[in-house]
Amino acid sequence: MHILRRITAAAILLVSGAAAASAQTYQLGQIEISVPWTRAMPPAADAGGGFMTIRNTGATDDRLVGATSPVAAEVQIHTMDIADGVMRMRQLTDGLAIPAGATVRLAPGGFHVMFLDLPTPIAIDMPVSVTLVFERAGEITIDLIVVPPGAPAPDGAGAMGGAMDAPLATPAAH
Ligand SMILES: [Cu+2]
Repeated sequence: MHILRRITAAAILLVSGAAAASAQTYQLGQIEISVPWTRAMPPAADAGGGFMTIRNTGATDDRLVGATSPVAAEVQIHTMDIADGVMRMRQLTDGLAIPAGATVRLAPGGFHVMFLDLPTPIAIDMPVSVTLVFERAGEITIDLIVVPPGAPAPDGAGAMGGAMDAPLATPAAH
């Protein structure tokens, strides 16, 4: 009897733990995506960035090669770099490498998924999902946390350190 009761308690813990984690962490084969988020946009905006941490727990390199979303006519994979002293966004037409064992952070000022041609700006209570396409792992649809305009990353997103947030002025689209 005691053992049964203990097993039941353990099962309940497992289930509630999984529910709490599921909102922020997604698993697709050897790819783990945590704390995907975006910011609510000003009324006239028609572009914005999506951020997350992607971890490759496997022994094989993978690559984020595409993305789509019901909220945007087009979703691209972007990086930011400095050209002639000006920080600008650039599309990664070959996708974003997620090497074996690596953790790649998509964050303001760096890599991001770019939502373009939004018919409706992202609002705070709007459901925002994005389908990510990986070269090896395949496709997964995830839900993004929406924070207010200009708000910092949600809890957990900055686990890798927020160094990239600091020097970024504020690109109009982000
Ligand atoms: Cu961009």
